[in-house]
Amino acid sequence: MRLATHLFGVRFQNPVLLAAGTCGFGMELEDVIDVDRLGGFVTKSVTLEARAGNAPPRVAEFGGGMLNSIGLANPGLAGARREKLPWIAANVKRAQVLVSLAGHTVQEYLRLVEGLDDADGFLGFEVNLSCPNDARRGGPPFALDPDAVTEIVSGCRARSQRPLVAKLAPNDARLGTTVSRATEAGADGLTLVNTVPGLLLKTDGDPELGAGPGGVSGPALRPIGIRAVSEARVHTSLPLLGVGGVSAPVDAVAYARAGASLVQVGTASFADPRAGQRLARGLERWGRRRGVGSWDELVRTAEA
Ligand code: RRO
Repeated sequence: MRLATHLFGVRFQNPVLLAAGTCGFGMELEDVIDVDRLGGFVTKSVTLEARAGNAPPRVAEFGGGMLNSIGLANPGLAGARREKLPWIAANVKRAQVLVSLAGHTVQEYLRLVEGLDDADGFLGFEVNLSCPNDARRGGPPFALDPDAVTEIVSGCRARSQRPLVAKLAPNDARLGTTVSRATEAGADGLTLVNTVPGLLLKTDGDPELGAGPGGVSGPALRPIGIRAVSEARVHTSLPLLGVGGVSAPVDAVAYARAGASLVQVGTASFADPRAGQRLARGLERWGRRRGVGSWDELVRTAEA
């Protein structure tokens, strides 16, 4: 089965990306995997200022997956430009890289795009509108405010010609509206979904995570992500990037059937950094055994 697919004006050698927050900026996995064999990866979300992140423990496992509250630990705009992007420019030749952006205000997203757009080494931006763990910002994420979605996406659009992918939230009761707003504001693609807000408590009533609540990911997120992709497919013809509980080839195929042109591996690659490469190989085998010609044949296209 041919895995290569063309999106955003470039070739993805396979449809498997590592999700934001699970692979740093690629260089952190240098000794463990060859990131250049992946379809691509999304960096840890970059904020204007460097952030140390939340109090430990930052992750806790449970039967359905994992709860995290990393708290946006990252080197900040200047640190990413100085320490991270040059490595990507020098070392990543075939995998496509999206830089994830997270602001605390609309203006911060725009300053991030302005501050990174002329750097080398990456294809485009994944605009993270849906971090559930931003204590500094407080309140619900921007993805749940349609006017903020319009303002952020259109502001980023006006400042960059690069592909712009908006990452949306799973707990969005008006997902169709959000998808339409992001589309009308000029996004080139949508990533569905970020983690679901959750809480794990110990028997003494204390939270398992240092920060208290966090975001749920892993197998428990898969049906939520597939539903979100499926619903988004009805409201936009933009390429969709499916994320949530992707591990086995059948998971990726389910996302494709829902409408995802690319999939992102998150929690599975936290546990095993090779999960993405293994999935790409497994997908090829899965399709070959069934006589499927290409990944593209599996992807549900927009009806309209
Ligand atoms: O850093 C985090 O705690 C985090 C982020 Br930015 C996000 O978008 N999603 C998530 O589950 N954790």
